[in-house]
Amino acid sequence: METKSVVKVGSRKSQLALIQTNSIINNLKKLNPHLTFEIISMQTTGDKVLDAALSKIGEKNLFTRELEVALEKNEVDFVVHSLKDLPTLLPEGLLIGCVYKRDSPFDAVVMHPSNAGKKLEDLPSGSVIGTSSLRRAAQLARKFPNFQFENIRGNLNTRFRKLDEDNKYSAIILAEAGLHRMGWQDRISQVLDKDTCMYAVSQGAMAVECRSNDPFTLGLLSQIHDPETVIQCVAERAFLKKLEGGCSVPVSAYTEVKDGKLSLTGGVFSIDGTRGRIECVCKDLPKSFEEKEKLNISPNGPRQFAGIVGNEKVSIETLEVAQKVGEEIAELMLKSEAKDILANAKAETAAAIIAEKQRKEAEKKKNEAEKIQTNGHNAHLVTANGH
Ligand code: DPM
Repeated sequence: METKSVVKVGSRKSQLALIQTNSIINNLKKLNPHLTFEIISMQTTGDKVLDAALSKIGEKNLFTRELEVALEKNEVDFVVHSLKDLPTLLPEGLLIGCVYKRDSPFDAVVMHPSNAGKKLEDLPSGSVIGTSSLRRAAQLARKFPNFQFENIRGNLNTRFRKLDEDNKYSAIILAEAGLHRMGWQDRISQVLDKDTCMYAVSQGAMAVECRSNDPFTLGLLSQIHDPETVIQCVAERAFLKKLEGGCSVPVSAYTEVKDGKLSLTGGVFSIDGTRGRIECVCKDLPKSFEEKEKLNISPNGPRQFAGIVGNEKVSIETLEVAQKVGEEIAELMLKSEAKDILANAKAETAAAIIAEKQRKEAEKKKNEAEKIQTNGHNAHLVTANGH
């Protein structure tokens, strides 16, 4: 097996991405003081497209593609992600080599400074809540039908600026984990419990993606694989995978590992929140879920569960149960009215993607026309066509 002294790590350029990358590197450094880690940062499509909701952009691997290309080209050895941004199907040859111990998976409310100290229930009817997550808007609309939900995009720094300066939003909803990592926990007014807003699949967990044929990196990452988080995230991702969810439909989860059992609650909602279906499945986990399992690397790499490897810390048998729990919830959903809710949500999102593309094209044409006009050429033609 090849060994290295310098490990190259890919990261998005946003502050949150770099904080996450550095936190994984610091953990690995403690365990492997002889290694040097070098960060190679880059922008992804998700960082560049800032004016549309994620669900309206219509691609699954917005935040990951450019980094995955760098992995495939051997330009980097691993990439740190928020697991919730990683599609359930990874490119051939790549996998999730570890999932780090999960932080809070819940969503949190950040109030406009004029509402400091308030809770959502204290806000007047008609208040504008900023979120571009269909899942958050759908679930909150059930509990707060008199609020208006509006898109807010950009990295976390941009969103805070928009909240504080635009005076448009009464509050915004963000993942508690991201707020803590950025050091902004003081701005959290309220953490939403599972009865108000179940979280996104894998929210709050960081994952590290690497090449399946790189045993050196896989071995390194296995040191920080967290068994309980892995069990939860395999179940949640298996659920999403079977539903063919992604961020185009409001799908949510709530998972518990307790007394040797794994229980997963899955939720599927219509975009306006008026319809929803919640299912729960609970199964016993094998006796000792940390029993030793050899890193059994075949030519295709180790066995994966919704893209995540099993390793010596969490047995294949355990991950099989976790995967089954997720798949069974999806099967229950697909036998219920959730199937129709999902199909409608997908169609609505697809229509929104087309509308978004048309809006962009129209905007582009308008800009071009204005350019021509200011240049003084064909002014009459532009006026006749465009205005
Ligand atoms: C995905 C969603 C969002 C991010 C959709 C969802 C939030 C939507 C948005 C798939 N990725 O949750 O329903 O407002 O654009 C993202 C954040 C984190 C990872 C920020 C956040 C931080 C923490 C983590 C964006 N991805 O959700 O506030 O989960 O580890």
